[in-house]
Amino acid sequence: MSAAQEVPATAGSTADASLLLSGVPGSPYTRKMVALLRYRRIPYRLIQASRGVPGLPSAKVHLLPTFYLPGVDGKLEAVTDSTPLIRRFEAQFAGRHAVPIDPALALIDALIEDYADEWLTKAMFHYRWRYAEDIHKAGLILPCWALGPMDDATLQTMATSIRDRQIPRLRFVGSNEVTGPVIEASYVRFIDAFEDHLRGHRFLLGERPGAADFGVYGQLTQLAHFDPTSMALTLQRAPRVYAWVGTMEDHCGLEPTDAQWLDCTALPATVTALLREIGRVYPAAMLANAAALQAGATEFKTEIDGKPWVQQAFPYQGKCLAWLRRDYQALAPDARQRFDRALAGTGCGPIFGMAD
Ligand SMILES: N[C@@H](CCC(=O)N[C@@H](CS)C(=O)NCC(=O)O)C(=O)O
Repeated sequence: MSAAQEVPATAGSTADASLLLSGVPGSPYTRKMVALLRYRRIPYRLIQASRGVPGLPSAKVHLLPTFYLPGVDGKLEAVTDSTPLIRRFEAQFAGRHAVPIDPALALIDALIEDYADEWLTKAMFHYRWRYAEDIHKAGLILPCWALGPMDDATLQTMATSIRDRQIPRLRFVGSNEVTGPVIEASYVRFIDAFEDHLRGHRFLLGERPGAADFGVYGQLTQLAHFDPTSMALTLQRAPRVYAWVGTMEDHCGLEPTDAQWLDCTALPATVTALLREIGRVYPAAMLANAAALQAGATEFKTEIDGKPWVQQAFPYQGKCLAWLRRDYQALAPDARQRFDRALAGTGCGPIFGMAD
């Protein structure tokens, strides 16, 4: 029996005002959103299911997590995509905001969140489906999380089927013999830079978490705490990063203040180092993807960190780039100046149409 079938018929009741969502522990974006809801003290009901919930609407593209939110007519609609959902909840629920007050810092936060969602996830998928020990573990555990009780023979069948489905999908994220070492080297540099930052700071952009923290946390729930190869690497090189992931799960007891955000005009060197790491790999992928989409190509080829890179083009990542650029264009002149200065020399500029 699937976990979804065990959901009570009242699951979609709109009488209960708590937010309804479905997802599973092996989905980084589910973990991102559950941690955000906890931190923001937004009441929620998580249905642990991976293939839709009987009686509830389905999204056009089935993704985890899926939120079931009242539409204009009051009927529940299936809504996906964590980044715009975080902004929707910022407008809907007061206090304990995850988007920094200074629009310049908010855009840095959005950039790091986007890097986590769209680039770090390559490392997540790569480590999970590249190495024997990781494939073995994910094959056994993901079906248990998604489907609930089953006998040994069924579990073995499900493990084989998920491995057979996911391993060929590695090429979708761009992981292959040529790009694998680029992905791994970038993960190592990221955790080294984040470890360095965590020597003096509690969160990415201050003493309170932003959307970027939740994005990074989501991917690290898997990379640092689940998949054996990347977990061992993280433990060995970055104990603070490993520990941080444990703390991010539930920050409902934190009492954030406005003064806890970093000052965008005086970012610590460790934030600039993280931005430099992002600038080293991420703009090349985003810009080549956007160019391919514009040309109607299904694949893009570029160079990332001095090595060739080939992968399928993703319309969603084209949208992410457009959102970042829209938010940059919307900055008032003083905020834009603060933002430009913070980004100078990091290599992230081309994402926003700047020379560097
Ligand atoms: N942009 C989405 C990405 C969500 C996503 O890719 N979820 C994965 C699981 S972590 C998924 O549902 N993949 C399709 C599948 O597993 O069938 C978000 O931010 O929520």
